[in-house]
Amino acid sequence: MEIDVVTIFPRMVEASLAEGVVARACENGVVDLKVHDLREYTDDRHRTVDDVPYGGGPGMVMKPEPLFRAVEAVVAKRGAPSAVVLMTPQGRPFSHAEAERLSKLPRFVVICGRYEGVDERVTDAIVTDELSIGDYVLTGGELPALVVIDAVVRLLPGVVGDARSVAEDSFVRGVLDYPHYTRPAVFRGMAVPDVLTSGHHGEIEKWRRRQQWRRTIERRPDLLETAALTDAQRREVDEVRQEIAREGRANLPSGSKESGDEGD
Ligand code: JAH
Repeated sequence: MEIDVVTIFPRMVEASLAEGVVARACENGVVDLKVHDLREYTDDRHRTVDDVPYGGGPGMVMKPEPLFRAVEAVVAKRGAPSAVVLMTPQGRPFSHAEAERLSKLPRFVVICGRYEGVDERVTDAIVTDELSIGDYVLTGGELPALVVIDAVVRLLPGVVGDARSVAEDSFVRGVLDYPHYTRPAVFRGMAVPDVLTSGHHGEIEKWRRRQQWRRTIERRPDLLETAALTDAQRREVDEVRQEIAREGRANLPSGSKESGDEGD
């Protein structure tokens, strides 16, 4: 896979990609990642990449010419990309499904915006996908671009050593992960749940599955609204819901138990 990143902070992007799983994927030739300094595609003495907004208002806008030239240079060198991604809070939500889609492309470009945003003609004429990693405003698209690249590259064959890690990813299953433990069995008085040291693989699987439901119910109930669950899974979710409700009642201070009709 070939990935080209266009940014005014190439060292920031290169430094982040120089270590860890993505760096190894680059060394192994699984991915050919190039970072392009947008200022190299300016033509004035000050290497200007921004300008005031038409219509007035605060902040600056990224000029179209350097971005067009940068993407045209990538096309000239590498051929036409399958996607030109722009990181922006106005984009559609980035998700594991989006990462899987991008991981199937042979080549894509990521544009990192800065300032108030990029000239809309860039979006109209060269961007194919506007993506957002969440509902917050950052100072630029570099960190979101790194998030997307990390999520995509780890899906490429051979990048993550144990293929089961990828197959069992929380968001592949559509629910949250179960709790993990490693040695020692007791750490500062805190013991690992007995079932995990019991050697009963059936019981361990069942415990983990119920922990996944529990966490998802408690932390991300929205995931269960849209999850495609079998009847057996629905039944198990309902059991865990009842278990949580029982615990909730058991934890009420005595004398404060609700009867259901004494509110005022
Ligand atoms: C901020 C250009 N979805 C996260 C996200 C993505 C991009 C930006 N902020 C947040 C951003 C300023 C300029 C892009």
